[in-house]
Amino acid sequence: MHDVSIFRFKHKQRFGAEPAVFVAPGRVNLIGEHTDYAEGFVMPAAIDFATLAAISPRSDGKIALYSENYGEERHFDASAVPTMKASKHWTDYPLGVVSILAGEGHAIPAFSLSLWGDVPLGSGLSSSAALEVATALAVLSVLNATYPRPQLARLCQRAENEFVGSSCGIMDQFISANGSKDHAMLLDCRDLSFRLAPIPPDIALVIANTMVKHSVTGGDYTTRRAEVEAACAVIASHRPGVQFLRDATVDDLERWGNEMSAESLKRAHHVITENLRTVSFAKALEKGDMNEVGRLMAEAHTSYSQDFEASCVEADAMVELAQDLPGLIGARLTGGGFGGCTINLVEQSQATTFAQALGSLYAGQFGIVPQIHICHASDGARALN
Ligand code: GAF
Repeated sequence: MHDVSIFRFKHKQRFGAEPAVFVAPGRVNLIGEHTDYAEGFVMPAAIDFATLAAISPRSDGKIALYSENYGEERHFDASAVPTMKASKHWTDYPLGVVSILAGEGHAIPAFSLSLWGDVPLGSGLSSSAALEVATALAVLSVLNATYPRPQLARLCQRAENEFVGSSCGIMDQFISANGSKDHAMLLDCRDLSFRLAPIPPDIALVIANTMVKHSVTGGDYTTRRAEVEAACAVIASHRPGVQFLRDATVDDLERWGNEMSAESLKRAHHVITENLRTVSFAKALEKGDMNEVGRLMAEAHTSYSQDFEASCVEADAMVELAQDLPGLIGARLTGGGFGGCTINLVEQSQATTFAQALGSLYAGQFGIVPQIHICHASDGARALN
C-alpha cells in the first residue's frame, strides 16, 4: 500500500491545504456470484488492496479531482454536479457519489480530492467500489455528515447504478464499507444482515489474475442479470410470492423451466443452487471442514462456468491448473465474471510455492505472466487521521 504520509504531503503540495485521508478496500468474493441482485447470499472478504482519498475544502466554488494513478486533475463547478451526466471517464465514480449525495439533500461544497488506488483495474476485485466508498467517506467529512455503513454502501451502489450506469448489486460496496480483518462475511443481500466468519490463520487467500479484463458496465454482466430476472418473472407468474430468485427453488425450475429460454433456465439454476452453496460454505468454513469448503468451491466454479457461462478459457484453465498443486483447498473464478481473477484457498505453509507454480503453469499455457497475490482479509473503509 502507498505511504499515507507521502500521499498526504502530495495533496498539500498540490492543493495548498492539509487534507483528511480515508481508505476503502477492494474485495474478493469467496462464493456467491450473481446472487446479490437476486436478494441472495454472498461471502466476500475485504482485501489489502485499496483506494486512498485525501480531501480538503476550497473557497472558489470548484470541485478539483486529482487521480495519482492517471496523473490527471479535472475541475468542475460544485453547483453543477446535480445536473451532470457520466462521461465514461474515471471522474464518473467520484462525481457519481457527489451527485447521489446532492440528491440526498446535501449542499455540495467546494473541495479538492486526491485519489490513489492499488486495486488492479478490471480484474473483478472491486476497484470501483473502493473508489466510491473512499470518496463517500471523504466528501461526508467535509459535509460534517455520517451515515450508518449499510446506508453508505447503498448510496455508493446507487452512484454506480444511477450515475455510472452499471447494474451491479450491493456486495462490493457493502464489503468495502463493512469488512473485518481476518474475516469473511456471509451477507444476506435481502435485509443486509451479516455474520462474520474467521478465516483460519493457516489458510491463505491466493488471488490469481488471468489478465483477461473484466467489466460490470454494459455487455455480458447486464445480459446475465436480465436473463436471471426473466427466469424470476416466469416463476412469479405462477407463485406471486417469488419476487427475486432468492425465493425460488430447483423444484420451481423443474415445473416451469419449460416456459423460459434455455439461457434463463441455466442462469436461474446457477443462482438458486449458488445461494444454497453459499450458506453451506459459511457453515463449513465455521466448522473448519476444509474438504467441504473445497468441494463447494469446485461445484460453484462448474456452475458459474457451465450454467451461468460467465467464465472464459483462461479462468477455467487457471482453476484447472491449481487442482494438482500441493496445498490447494479450493479454487474458483471470483467476481462478476468473463475474465478477472480466481480465488484459491491454500494452506498458508504452501502459499508461496503454490503461487509460483500456478504462475509458471499458466504462463506456459498462455504465454501471459499472471499477477498472483497472496492477500489478507482486511478491515473495511475508515479514516486514516
Ligand atoms: C460484480 C457486481 F458489482 C456485484 O454486485 C456482483 O453482482 C458480482 O459482480 C457478481 O457476484 O462485482
